[in-house]
Amino acid sequence: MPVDARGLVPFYASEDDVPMHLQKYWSQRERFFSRFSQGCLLDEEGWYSVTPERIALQIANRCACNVVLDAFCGVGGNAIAFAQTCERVIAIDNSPTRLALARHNAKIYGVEDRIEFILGDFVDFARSYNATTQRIDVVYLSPPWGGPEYLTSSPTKARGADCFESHPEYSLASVRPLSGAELFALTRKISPHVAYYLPRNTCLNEIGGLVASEPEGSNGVEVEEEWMGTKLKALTCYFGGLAEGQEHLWQ
Ligand code: MGP
Ligand code: SAH
Repeated sequence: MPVDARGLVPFYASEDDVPMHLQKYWSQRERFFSRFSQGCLLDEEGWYSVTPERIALQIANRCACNVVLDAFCGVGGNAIAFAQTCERVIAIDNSPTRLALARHNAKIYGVEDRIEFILGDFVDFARSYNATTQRIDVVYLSPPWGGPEYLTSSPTKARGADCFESHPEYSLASVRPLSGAELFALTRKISPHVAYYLPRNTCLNEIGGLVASEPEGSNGVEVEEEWMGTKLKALTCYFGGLAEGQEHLWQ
């Protein structure tokens, strides 16, 4: 029985209502959800981790398939976009609040019926996944990065001085609920076709290392920079048949 999400979090209609630490996110509200003014709802983690709509649509276009699994659906930024390019979306989150917010937001976009919302732990789901009973074509990973401090808190070296933004490199070890490498390995048991949304300061060698031991011809990764205006927001890493030059892996 779906929950009425309107009682779960406030809808901020004006800046005066928004707590100070969320104001930088609220000012981007129409970029997160172009239908924000129709009543889209986010909680604190939703505000700082939702994928902006234009980026979500770009990813969804690249991931167009029959069944996509959004393993960490949050407040629905990606799931809503996938519902516009894929036949069916399975959306998992282990937060009952965010899952209810995702369903609420999907309703505003008229795509609620195309998404199967599952309250649960993706790690459990992946470990018990059986391809003979349920076929999943593409898995999308947008896990927690360790909070909004991800840019400064990762325990690795600073990027070269030639980089216009000098943040420490983000290590996949900081990904939750498993390290980024463990999460990837588990996910590949579901499908070789994976899109992985990661911080813009992620160590590129670690991304390449995810597939380094795989056979030639299937070990490519394509890293897409997600820009909004003059700002780099994140990286999306495409594996399997989603990476340019590896389309043959769909067969
Ligand atoms: P940001 O750098 O925290 O925000 O996140 P912004 O507005 O670019 O602020 P600035 O201070 O860097 O200028 C950039 C984007 O990364 C967000 O829009 C989200 O899409 C995404 N994002 C941020 N976090 C902390 C997470 C996270 O923990 N998980 C996921 N999946 N995405 C996140
Ligand atoms: N792409 C989403 C944002 C994802 S943020 C959007 O656009 O809205 C990461 C989400 O992972 C959070 O909502 C968090 O509740 C969820 N999460 C954390 N651990 C999880 C787990 N073990 N299984 C499933 N979801 C989890």
